[in-house]
Amino acid sequence: MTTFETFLEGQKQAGLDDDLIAVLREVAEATRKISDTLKTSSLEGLTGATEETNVQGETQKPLDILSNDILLDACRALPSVSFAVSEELDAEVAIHADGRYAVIFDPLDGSSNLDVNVTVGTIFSVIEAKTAADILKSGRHQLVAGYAAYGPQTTLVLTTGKGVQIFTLNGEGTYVLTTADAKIAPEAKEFAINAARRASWDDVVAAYIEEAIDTGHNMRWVGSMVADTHRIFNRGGVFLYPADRNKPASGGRLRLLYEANPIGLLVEAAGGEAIIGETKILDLEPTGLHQRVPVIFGSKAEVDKLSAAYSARK
Ligand code: AHM
Ligand code: MG
Repeated sequence: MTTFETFLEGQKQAGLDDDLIAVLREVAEATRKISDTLKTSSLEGLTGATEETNVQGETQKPLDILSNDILLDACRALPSVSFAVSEELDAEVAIHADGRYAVIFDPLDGSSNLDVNVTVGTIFSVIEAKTAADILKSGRHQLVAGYAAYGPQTTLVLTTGKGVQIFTLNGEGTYVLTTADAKIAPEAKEFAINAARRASWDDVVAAYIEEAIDTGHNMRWVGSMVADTHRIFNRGGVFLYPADRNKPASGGRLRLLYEANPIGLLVEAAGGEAIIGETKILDLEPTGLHQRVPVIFGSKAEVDKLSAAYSARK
């Protein structure tokens, strides 16, 4: 049995920086705490919405705020952390003046699913950032990225750049390695998209989905990107959240820094592809902490078809 701690020891021997290992340990522990909190949340009255809205204008749920606080506490306990960036916070939070790592997170992705007891998750990423200006770097600069999916099981999916490891939380609260080198199937006949928005899709996405339906693809849409991503890790497929073609400047629904980039790093490390039109997600230079981008990721052959179609329409 390889526990998360044993895995970290292996990473240390492979040369991963001690401070980065400490960050991974604390973030994993934070996801364990969030997982525990979620399990009994309705018994504690942690349901519904608060009166607060976040910087994106979304109503915050008590569990959005609690998860954010758990991750912020984890950052404060780490002397090497310089900044925390969160979906739930307007701006970056300075943590330690002499720190060097920024921890970037969506504390509870898919939180509209909480009250219906459907899988939600935490997405996180770490980059080197000594100043606030250093935070706005392309996803290629991510040192580690991962997510925790809180479903029937709590799973932690992680990459330190090469390969993807999947851990499952056991009854004693220990993450145990369950997949050593996760790969995304290069082809799969399954797509995930919010089909209710089809009138707003661009021509590439509209044509791809039409052909997919005509050729017998299946559709799944959880409404939690973490859960949709986890399915893709297990059986392949493609996830699409395009921009609204009538409002391209809005950029779409998902945020670059703490949604698209970490998932992009994981997907590429597992042999998949992650794009924004003709550009790879990881190559996009960010312009803001909460910048929204249209995303497509998953099985390489499927994403390559979309990427080729974007290139061909120039
Ligand atoms: P959130 O971080 O506020 O939960 O928003 C992101 C979520 C993704 O998890 C999911 O893929 C998408 O929003 C769902 O969008 P829709 O409401 O169009 O189904
Ligand atoms: Mg989210």
